[in-house]
Amino acid sequence: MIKKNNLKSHLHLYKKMLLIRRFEEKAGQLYGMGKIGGFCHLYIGQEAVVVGVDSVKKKGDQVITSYRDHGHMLSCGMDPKGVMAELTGKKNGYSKGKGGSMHMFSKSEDFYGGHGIVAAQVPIGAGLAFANKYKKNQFVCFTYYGDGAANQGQIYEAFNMASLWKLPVVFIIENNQYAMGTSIDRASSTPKLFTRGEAFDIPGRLVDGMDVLEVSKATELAASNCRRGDGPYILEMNTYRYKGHSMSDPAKYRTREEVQNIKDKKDPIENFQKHLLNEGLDEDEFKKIDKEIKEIVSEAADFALESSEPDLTDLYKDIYLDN
Ligand SMILES: Cc1ncc(C[n+]2csc(CCOP(=O)(O)OP(=O)(O)O)c2C)c(N)n1
Ligand SMILES: [Mg+2]
Repeated sequence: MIKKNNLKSHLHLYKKMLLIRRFEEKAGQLYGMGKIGGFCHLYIGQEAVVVGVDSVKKKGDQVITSYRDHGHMLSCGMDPKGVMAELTGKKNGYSKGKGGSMHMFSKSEDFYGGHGIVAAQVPIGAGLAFANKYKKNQFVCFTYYGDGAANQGQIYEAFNMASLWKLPVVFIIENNQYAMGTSIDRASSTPKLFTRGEAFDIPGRLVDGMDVLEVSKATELAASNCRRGDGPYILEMNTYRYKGHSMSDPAKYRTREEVQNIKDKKDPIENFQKHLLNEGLDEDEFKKIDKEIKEIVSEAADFALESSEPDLTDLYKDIYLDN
């Protein structure tokens, strides 16, 4: 039997992962119906990463990531209605319908985007960590990027400064094995992305990114390193994306069997459910949770579809800062 408070926190993790999965499935459907335009990159398969990291996140810690960002927003507490409304380009969305899937922000939840340029968020993450150090607060900036982004030069400039100034930043590499249609072994001189900080004296760890508790444990270690003033840390999360890179992906670069094999053996939600069942949790509890989550997602979709589009007169509003 799991201890009572452990059970509560584990169920919380399970619910968050399920919310992301169901939300993304709904986003995929709405995209197919032509209700979402532009780019849309789904996070299905990778849920344990962001939920595990956020289990360590304290109020005030920042999060910044790439365009594969819906899971990060939901996990950090942004309202599914506002996220879905933004995906559908509606004025009730987080960026008033003008940002779309890749460009949402929430100052109140310390979420700094949502960035479409591969790796561009990484120096910004180091900058947020610099601000924490400058202000002498104890906050950490969780800066996410992909295995493809890991080969971009600006990351190493950020590493140098982060290590030199001992900035409180955890670099989280979501290694989902592919950068668009290019597998990591075709693009990277070494598969060990967590060792990429060695030249800068930044410690790194490889983590099973399909296991929410492992992610949480590793993040705890990395974040305490930052809060102690010992500087940055790299966590390479070994994970997998089930869907295509974006909504237009011919998927010719991998076999169906490869994807099915991961789904069967490594699914972060199913495996965590099995773990909780083994620990004595009631099966009915899961049915209840599933229903509850489906309702939240369907309300978010209804809200988005019923909201109106931004007014044409607002086209240039909130684009430049008025002095
Ligand atoms: C500077 C830059 N180069 C190329 C692109 C086009 N592009 C968008 S996503 C992507 C692949 C990135 O893969 P990865 O970092 O592994 O992230 P994932 O999509 O797997 O989450 C590329 C090349 C871009 N957006 N920005
Ligand atoms: Mg990738």
